[in-house]
Amino acid sequence: MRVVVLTGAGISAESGVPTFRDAGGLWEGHRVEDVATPEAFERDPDTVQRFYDARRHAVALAEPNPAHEALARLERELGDELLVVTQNIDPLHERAGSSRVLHLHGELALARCPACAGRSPVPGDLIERPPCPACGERMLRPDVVWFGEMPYGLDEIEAALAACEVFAAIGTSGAVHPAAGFVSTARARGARTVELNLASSEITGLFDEVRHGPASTVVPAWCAELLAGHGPS
Ligand code: BJW
Repeated sequence: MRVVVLTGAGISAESGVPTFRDAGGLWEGHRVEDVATPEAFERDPDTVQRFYDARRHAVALAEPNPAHEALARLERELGDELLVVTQNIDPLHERAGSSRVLHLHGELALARCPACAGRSPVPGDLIERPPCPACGERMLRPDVVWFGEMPYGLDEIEAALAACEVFAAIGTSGAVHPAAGFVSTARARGARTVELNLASSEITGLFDEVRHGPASTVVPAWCAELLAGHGPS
């Protein structure tokens, strides 16, 4: 049974990582354009570096919750038939034990060098302007995908969406493309689609099935049902 799971900020909310657009979210009071565009970084790099350095420190203390853990168990059962595509830049899926995780919007733990395009582990706070380990330039930026930039792994994701029998979206508002369009791609290729979210999202109407509730409750229940229906092959 081939399964693609798309996760968003909602799956990490109960681990204490703020979402983007909910009340009390990361961007409440901030315009998205102030922090999440290449233009904002050019205009005021120090503010953006401080913002991501602070988030990196915060997620260092965060623990995976039962939703991340349930997906890691699902991978242990399904092996390479499960692909988790996450929009999150935190490492909570990996910390829970998942290994087949594609970070569509990059990772907080990595830095990218605009001079040589090299990607490397973040050596410390980027506000301190550490040198690129490959070329020595002191202009590393967080390896995250801002508005107007190309997300990672789209070819692999397209192939997985075309081949999957089940597509699930967990804790995402459906406000950002191309991720918001994945359900339509999967459904058009015959997958059964399910949304797991605390509340309705912008794309709820596109799914075959919708389950409302906190990820820490609805995700383990959904994974258990999926495996019970799967049976030995
Ligand atoms: C819970 C919960 C609990 C809470 N349990 N649930 C087509 C149409 C229109 C526009 C475009 C389009 N195609 C491209 C665009 C432009 C643009 C875009 O989408 N703009 C929109 C404003 C419309 N997209 C881009 O620019 C992208 N690049 C691109 O498209 O390249 C060209 C291309 C062309 C053609 C094909 C392919 C590519 C790049 C987008 C980059 C987004 N980057 C960010 C920042 C990353 C770094 C960082 O983290 O700081 O990614 S923006 C931000 O939003 C972040 C997130 O990953 C992303 C999605 O947010 P998410 O995860 O959904 O969080 P929230 O807060 O919105 O929602 C939380 C949800 O959880 C809610 O639903 C809650 O109910 C729920 N919840 N608690 C369960 N306990």
